[in-house]
Amino acid sequence: MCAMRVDAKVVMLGKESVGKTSLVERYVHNRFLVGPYQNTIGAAFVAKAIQVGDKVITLGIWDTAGSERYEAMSRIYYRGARAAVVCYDLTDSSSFQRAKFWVKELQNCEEHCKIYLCGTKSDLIQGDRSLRQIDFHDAQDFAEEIGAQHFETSSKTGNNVDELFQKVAEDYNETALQFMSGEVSMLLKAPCISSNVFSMGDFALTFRRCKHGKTDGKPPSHT
Ligand SMILES: Nc1nc2c(ncn2[C@@H]2O[C@H](COP(=O)(O)OP(=O)(O)O)[C@@H](O)[C@H]2O)c(=O)[nH]1
Ligand SMILES: [Mg+2]
Repeated sequence: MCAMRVDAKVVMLGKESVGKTSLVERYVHNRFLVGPYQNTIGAAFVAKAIQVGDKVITLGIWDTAGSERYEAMSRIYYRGARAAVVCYDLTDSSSFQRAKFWVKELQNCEEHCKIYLCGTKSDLIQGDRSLRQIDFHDAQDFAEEIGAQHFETSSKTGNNVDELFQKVAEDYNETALQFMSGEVSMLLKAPCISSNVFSMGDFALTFRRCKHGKTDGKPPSHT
């Protein structure tokens, strides 16, 4: 089995259908899939290496299902995350309420997880401004209140997608430097998922380890 080193765990959160999977697809594969909506089951994992200055940082991205049915599972995925991209659909005000729910969760349970508030599907409002349901400034104010970065993206056109993940990697790099200089010592709170070695086949193993509360900090072993 081919293992890869992951530097930073990133989790995608937000209501079903806001465009989490599309954002990851655009970023990792530079494509936008059309066709009938495919609900993400449980979660999917992808990794991508990104250049930050003279360093290469690999982001391990967990794309969660988003529906309330899978809420408990989404919690497993954000444990130990260094960054959360909390998505809302710019044309759906209820998705902004749901984003606020995830922000609260993160504030309560993952205080070291940086939040990136992401308004998706900006191409739709470019075509028809009346479709916008969340005012840019309202979202910006909310982001400032919670100390988050705020982006508006389109996975269809690719607008701002690379910028979002680049910022995630840059912030991680900065925090890692502080970590190395001894300012941050307790960042990895849930090593069962944030452990450094992962491969695509590790999902089931990881889930089992979390379910049984085994957070011993060791990467999953390959047998
Ligand atoms: N126009 C437009 N549609 C999008 C965009 N992102 C996602 N969608 C559509 O929104 C629907 C849900 O997207 P998906 O990524 O599966 O959402 P998820 O449930 O949050 O993972 C799909 O029909 C996508 O084609 C976008 O940036 N622009
Ligand atoms: Mg999805």
